[in-house]
Amino acid sequence: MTHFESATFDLAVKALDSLQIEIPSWGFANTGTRFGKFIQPAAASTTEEKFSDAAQVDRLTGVTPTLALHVLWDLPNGVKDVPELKQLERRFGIRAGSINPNLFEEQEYKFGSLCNPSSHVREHALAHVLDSIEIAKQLGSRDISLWLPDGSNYPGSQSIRKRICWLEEALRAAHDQLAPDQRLLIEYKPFEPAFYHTDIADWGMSSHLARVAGPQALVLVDTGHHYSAQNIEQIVAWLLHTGLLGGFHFNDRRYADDDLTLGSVDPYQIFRIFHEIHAAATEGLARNIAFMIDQSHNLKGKIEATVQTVVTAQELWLKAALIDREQLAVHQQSCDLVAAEEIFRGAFWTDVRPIAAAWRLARGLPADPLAALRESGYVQRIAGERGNRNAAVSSYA
Ligand code: RM4
Ligand code: MN
Ligand code: MN
Repeated sequence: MTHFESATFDLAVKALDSLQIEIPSWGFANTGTRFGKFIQPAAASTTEEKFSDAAQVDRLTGVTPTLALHVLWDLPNGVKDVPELKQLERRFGIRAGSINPNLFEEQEYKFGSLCNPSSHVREHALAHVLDSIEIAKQLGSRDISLWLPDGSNYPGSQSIRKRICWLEEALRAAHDQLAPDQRLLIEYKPFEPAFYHTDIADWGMSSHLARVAGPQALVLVDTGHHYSAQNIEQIVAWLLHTGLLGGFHFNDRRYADDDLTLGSVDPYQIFRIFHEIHAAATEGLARNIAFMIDQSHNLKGKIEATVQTVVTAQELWLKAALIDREQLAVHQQSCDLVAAEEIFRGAFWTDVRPIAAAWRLARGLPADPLAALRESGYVQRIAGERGNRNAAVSSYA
């Protein structure tokens, strides 16, 4: 890299070495919208196929060693499936990542899971969360990512405060079962599937619940789970400040929880979030943040979309690393608005693709993972192998 100063390159190497991204098993499966699904011949319909696809992404990018698992989709028999999962881990050289309980597909959850007025349903939901914690323990997974569909559709139809109490009780019970190195990440979402009130609707509610549950409970920020105008990087800054940031579900959106590929609509948003993390890291405040992807690749090829996402995350992470934060602090202190903003914008507009390519080559990885995916013929091969039996769908929507 002749045109990059060596100091810049060193900084870039450090930044790229520090970023690992967890990809979701469900990103390889057929998904759709509530209006229907478009079936892709290369989509994964078994856990084995998802591991195979994840291994392919890791071969190309070198930064995705773990695969997030959704319990009912990937371990339909719960704890009993752990030995099989361990075999897949060994065979494909991919480790199980965060474990995602599924509290939204069973008929019983029509009026909620952990917040359901029926104690029977609440117990059933809690048992599933506890099973998920046990699965995570047996697989050596650190994080349990909890998202609830709970809420109500009509004003007055539920007691919001009773449901808070039920939730606090359940999360304390779940926290009690965590091993010392495990974490419970509490995800929030403003609406959908509930359209009047959602029991964990924003980061304030997640923060409260994490505090009530116990010290190993933290907040999970899914970038698609905010109202359009919300300043997500400010939320991230607050969570860094309060020590409650557990991790992310990255994706992009135009309207709501669109689950589009990261940075496809608003790359500057992700850059701004990454800046907050880099800035906090210099103060030792950004440890153990789980960088996970939560996307639904309805139209794009699944593996292509995943590789594109990982590459985009690296580029934006790198751009944000290039911000001269010392100089920025000087301009912030003197309220030199334009100078500060220009440092910020300058880093964003730097073309970091050549540095990222040089970093990959130095790590024995393909300089252009997307091109390498095309050349590998992997997608054509699996499309041929899987094409005929792709009717069975193990994912959402
Ligand atoms: C939710 C949320 C969860 C994900 C499910 C499938 O909207 O983002 O993290 O597991 O979708
Ligand atoms: Mn999510
Ligand atoms: Mn979501």
